[in-house]
Amino acid sequence: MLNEYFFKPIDLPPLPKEFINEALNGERNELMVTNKDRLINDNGHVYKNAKLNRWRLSQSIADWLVEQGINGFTDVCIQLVNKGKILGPHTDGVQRVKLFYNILAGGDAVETIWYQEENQTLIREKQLLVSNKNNLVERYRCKIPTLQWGLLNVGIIHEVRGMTSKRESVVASFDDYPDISAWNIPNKKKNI
Ligand SMILES: O=C(O)CCC(=O)C(=O)O
Ligand SMILES: [Fe+2]
Repeated sequence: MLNEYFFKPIDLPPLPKEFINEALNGERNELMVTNKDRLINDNGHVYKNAKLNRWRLSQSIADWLVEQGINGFTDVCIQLVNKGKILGPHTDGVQRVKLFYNILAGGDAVETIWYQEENQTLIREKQLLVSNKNNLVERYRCKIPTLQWGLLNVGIIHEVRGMTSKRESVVASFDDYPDISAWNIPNKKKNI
């Protein structure tokens, strides 16, 4: 089905160095989202969820993305996941898709895993927090590459595991599934 991808690489140029520097070292003033503390039960093993925060970046990064042919996103942020090995299974509160540029992976073995709940569709309602993994069936997992662009389907239940240090990514948010075929990116034919 059209929107039932998990991670889809997008062939855009690397994010210019000055933007990487701004994302990692700039001031983090405008906080866009932070997750609440919660416990996850993973087949009897209970753990505390990692922390996820996102702060808005400057308009110049958004402008740069538009110059690359991307449109329809609501904001561009630096996203930090830390204080825990696992970000438990959820769908995102607002987004359906994130255009993702991972800068710091958070360790060598970090994987993002997508699940389908038994007797449910793959794409789910927004803001779903799954606290017990008993009814989840794994559908896909990958190590999201660093310093490469890709679309992350956050409308499907997903989890991040194996973090040993902070994970930082530049993300452009889409509240609805974008019509990728309308993006005017030079190498679109290859990857879409
Ligand atoms: O860092 C990741 O791989 C995904 C984190 C996440 O849940 C998200 O960005 O919605
Ligand atoms: Fe998420």
